[in-house]
Amino acid sequence: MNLTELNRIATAMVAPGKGILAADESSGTIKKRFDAIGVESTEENRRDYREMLFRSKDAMSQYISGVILYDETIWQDAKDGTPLVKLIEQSGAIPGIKVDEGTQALPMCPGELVTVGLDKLAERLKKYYERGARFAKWRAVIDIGGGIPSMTAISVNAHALARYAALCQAAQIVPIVEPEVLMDGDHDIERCYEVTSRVLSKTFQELRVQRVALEGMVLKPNMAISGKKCAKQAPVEEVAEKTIRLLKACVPAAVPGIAFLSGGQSDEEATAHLNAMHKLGPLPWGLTFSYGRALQAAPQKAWSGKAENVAAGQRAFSHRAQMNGLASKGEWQSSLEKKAA
Ligand code: 5MM
Repeated sequence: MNLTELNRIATAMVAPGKGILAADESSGTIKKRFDAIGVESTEENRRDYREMLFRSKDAMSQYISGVILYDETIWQDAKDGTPLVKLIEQSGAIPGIKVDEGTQALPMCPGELVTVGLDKLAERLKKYYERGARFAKWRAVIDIGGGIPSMTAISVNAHALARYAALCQAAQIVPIVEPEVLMDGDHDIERCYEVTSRVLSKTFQELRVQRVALEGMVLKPNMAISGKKCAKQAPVEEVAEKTIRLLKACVPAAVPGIAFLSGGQSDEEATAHLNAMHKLGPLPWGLTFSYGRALQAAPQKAWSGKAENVAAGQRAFSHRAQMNGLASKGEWQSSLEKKAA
């Protein structure tokens, strides 16, 4: 393992002004997104859509540091035969790959999930590296509800995240470690804080036990935020203050960067929260976005599966990428959104 090189890539992934495009929707998830805009989820449509994003020159070269791909996408070619991975490299961004194989019910723990995909992961990583992937992603899902999460669910998911991260580093690939505490319930921000704190503490304990080099990884956490169905929604400043307090307590400064998931926040909320956190600096790690929905909802709608809408889709993507790029430096203002509308 060349730790200097892993650290160089991890640092580039969270460079100020840039963040990560999470375009790694599995077949089931992209179908849901396409259903919402009335587009059939064929292999060709998925390719055309993602090609549109990766050919968005302004966004990709100025605001996107890396792209997380799904297995299908990493092997696909653009319409003109150029591998999609090459389009990403040519834009200056780093290609990455989602390597988990989704979730399964966790035995003895009703309503809880464990992420799977460790079998043969070492062989798969080798092939992804040869294809150009320089980082990977594995997402654990922790739900908050009556009596959950259990310590069992937190432990097994943290263990799998650390196993995955160690395998990545051995294959010279930077692991994005994503323990996502869902914001779907009616819990308040305090409960999210408490659960996320337990999840992050356990995850870093496992990473240490399994000898993962913290200098060669990126953390992709949720923010400390109110559940979507909670009657009392914490304001932007509180989300920012609690998230930074939580991360300072749980994430060692040796970690080069933290790149948030958006988790179902609106586009503008996700941007505003990241921006507000940068007002609380200096911070010990790079802090940016690794958004899926909060970067893609607007371009999906603008594109709607029509070739004549490609330019509009790219404009919508560039706008969101730019807004989040500014937020990653604390330079975003809501008036910039109004100007673009
Ligand atoms: C883009 O969505 C990713 C893939 O999800 P599935 O495996 O369920 O299809 C997801 O892992 C994503 O990278 C993160 O959760 C962040 O995405 P959001 O939309 O929460 O920013």
